[in-house]
Amino acid sequence: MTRLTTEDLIHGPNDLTAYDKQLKRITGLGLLDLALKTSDMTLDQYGSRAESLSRVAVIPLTIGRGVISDFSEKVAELGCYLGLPCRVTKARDVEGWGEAVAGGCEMIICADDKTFLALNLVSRRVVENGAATGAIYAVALSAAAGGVAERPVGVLGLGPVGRAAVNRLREQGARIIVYERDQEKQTDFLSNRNGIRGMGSVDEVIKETDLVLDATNTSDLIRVSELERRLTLSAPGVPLGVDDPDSVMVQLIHDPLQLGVAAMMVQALA
Ligand code: 2YG
Repeated sequence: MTRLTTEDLIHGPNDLTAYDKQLKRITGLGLLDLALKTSDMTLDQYGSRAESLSRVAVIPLTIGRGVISDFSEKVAELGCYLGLPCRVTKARDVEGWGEAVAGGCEMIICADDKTFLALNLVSRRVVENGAATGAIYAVALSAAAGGVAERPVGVLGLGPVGRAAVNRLREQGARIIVYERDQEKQTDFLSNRNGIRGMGSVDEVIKETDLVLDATNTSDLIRVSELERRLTLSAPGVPLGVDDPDSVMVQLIHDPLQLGVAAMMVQALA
């Protein structure tokens, strides 16, 4: 499980309006559109649900390796950008929960070192970051590609994010090729999933398709200089797996937190 650093957050999108435009340029959809598409929710449905919220609390948790500075702030900033009344509690941990619930919040977002959740206290819906992240990055890849039905799509990494991405891409009719560094894990994964092909290396995946979702936490996975065709890369994995993200040979969808959190918040409202 990747643990974000403050560095990752600082290097991520700091101007959400600009990031929204960049997503629209690549996928034809903005941040909220992608999150709505992932939850199959209309803007009107979202609007009325968002209106019913009086407060969304992000609670810093000191458990384990402790608070990541700017993590809760970035989550709250994203919530506000999506039009939700989102703020970081003054107190942390249990005291922060008391502040949030006493303050009448209907949704709480918090993360320890293992689990990152959005909890809707009214509907009791609980959304996990990995599942939401894999789904929205699959939707973004499909949007950028103009649809993936009957097309080969590569998924790198079979952790919670990669598996959620595989599920969503399968629903969209993609012909999926996977590569997982732990080949035993890959074999297990494929044992009851017919129709999905497993590869022995990243290069073999890229030979088969220029639509790739990188859900690994490996940094030097894809060398742009070796690409023969332009790659559409949807990359929830942190650190980023491509060595030259600004190259014209890569159409890149990537951030350390934002798309996954947008998907969590919308899904928690569904
Ligand atoms: O409240 C805090 O500041 C800390 N307890 C947050 C700890 C988060 C640890 N988890 C991660 O860094 C990642 N698994 C979060 C997911 C990254 C986006 N896919």
